[in-house]
Amino acid sequence: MKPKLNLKKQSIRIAVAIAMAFGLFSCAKKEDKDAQYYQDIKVEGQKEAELTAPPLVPKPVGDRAAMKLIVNMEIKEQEGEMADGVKYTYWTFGGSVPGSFIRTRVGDEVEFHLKNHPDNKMPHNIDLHAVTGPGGGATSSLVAPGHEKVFNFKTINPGLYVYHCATAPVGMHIANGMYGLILVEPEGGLPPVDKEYYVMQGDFYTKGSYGEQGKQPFDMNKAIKEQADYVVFNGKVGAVTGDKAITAKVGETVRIYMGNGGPNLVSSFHVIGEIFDKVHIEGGDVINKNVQTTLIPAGGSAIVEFKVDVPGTFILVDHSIFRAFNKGALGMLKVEGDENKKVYSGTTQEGIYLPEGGTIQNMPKENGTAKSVVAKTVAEQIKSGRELYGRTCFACHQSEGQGVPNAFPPLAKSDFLNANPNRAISAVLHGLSGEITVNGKKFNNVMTSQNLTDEEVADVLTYVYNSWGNNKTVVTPAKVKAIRAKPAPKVTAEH
Ligand code: HEC
Ligand SMILES: [Cu+2]
Repeated sequence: MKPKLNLKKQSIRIAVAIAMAFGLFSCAKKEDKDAQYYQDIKVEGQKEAELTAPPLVPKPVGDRAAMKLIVNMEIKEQEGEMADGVKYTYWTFGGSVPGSFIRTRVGDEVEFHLKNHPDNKMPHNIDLHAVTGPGGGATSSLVAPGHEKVFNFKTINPGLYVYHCATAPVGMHIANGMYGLILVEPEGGLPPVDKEYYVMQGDFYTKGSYGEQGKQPFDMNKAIKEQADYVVFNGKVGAVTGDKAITAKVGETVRIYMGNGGPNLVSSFHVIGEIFDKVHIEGGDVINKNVQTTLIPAGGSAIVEFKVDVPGTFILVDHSIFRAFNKGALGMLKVEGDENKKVYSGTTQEGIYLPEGGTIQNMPKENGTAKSVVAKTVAEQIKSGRELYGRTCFACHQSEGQGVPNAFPPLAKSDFLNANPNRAISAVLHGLSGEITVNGKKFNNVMTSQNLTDEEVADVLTYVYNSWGNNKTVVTPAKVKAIRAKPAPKVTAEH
């Protein structure tokens, strides 16, 4: 038996060697197509490329032939808002951060027109990682204000690529927002999906710290030390939250073209409550499946895809998590549609955990039968509420309830809080997101639901209401229970 098998193997090897010698493997098969093959593709026709601002992407290439694409990219230096009340002068490709999305297919011939608006102050250029050639185009594209430079390149490697300005000081040009994505689709295009979005992370360095109001100049020293004040998606805090969230319907497949402009930080990209069915690692050909968090290098990308199975708000974060909750690296995907209790049930049981009893007891559901829970005095409520506050709320709302400007609203002397205890109870029970105004300041952030028992919610809120100049409301567990029984309000809070 054995020698025969070996013989068989040997004859296969010989056949392969002969086939290779005759060049049978050198062309035609898809896997074997390489940069040389794409270099030789003839282009048919020409058109101006569609460019889009984030979070939108141009139409898919589908199965069109390779063609000549004219890209008209205008550089604009313009003032924008980094966060509420925080102004910043961005340098942009096409008027947005990240810059306009460029969509091509492999084998396309791109004629790139880089225009530097006459009102700009600086020279700029462009380095496209999709370009094979010196500087990725930078050496041919340095352009002064009021001028235009043109260069051509052929896309010979499919993938999702970063482009950025590479004019000295390079770090500063990138830090001011000069980056974007160029997609080179494979022959026949990427498989169709229901929703496609463009999101790009970037880190920013300002003279003032996070949230400091007014015009904020770039801070070179912080940039060199890599001490980012802001880490954001799509150029500013809240660019992809609230009514600017990206959306999908239950059952749809979502594809996010995710880039990282840096200049310094690597992103641990994660969507809370979702698992990426597929990830094109680093924007290349290799597809990983069932991924929780994907690493996106500075100057790199990934294509992530997932089907949304249940409704809700899914939070996009850099899982270097202080960046998400304290520096702005937080976005939202809002999914509408029918619940799917098989995939996610919601809370099915609410219990008090008593280790001595050795069981999880159900909270008594009927009125007045809460025998096991002895009613506390207000002073006792405040005492246990203070402890709870220190464990659960303190991290965001701060020790004296003063909050953090532009991130976490104050609980001290909060008009929002004092106006409506039911709303406060609901915020702690169900979480709160969307724009709210507290003491005349706007907040547009996410408070997650706090997963506390009725008694705990009552105690912590009673403590808050009886501290820092608030109106001394006493919140009872019965009241919390009544609010819990009602359906959770929609994500956006009324005010
Ligand atoms: C992870 C951070 C975080 C934690 C922890 C947190 N909150 Fe919040 N909270 C927020 C954010 C952010 C908002 C504003 C949400 C918005 O703008 O949509 C908010 C809003 C509120 C509001 C309404 C606005 C106001 O200032 O009156 C109340 C009340 C509140 N939180 C109470 C609490 C209590 C009580 C706890 C602890 C049990 C708590 N929060 C824990 C982040 C947090
Ligand atoms: Cu530049």
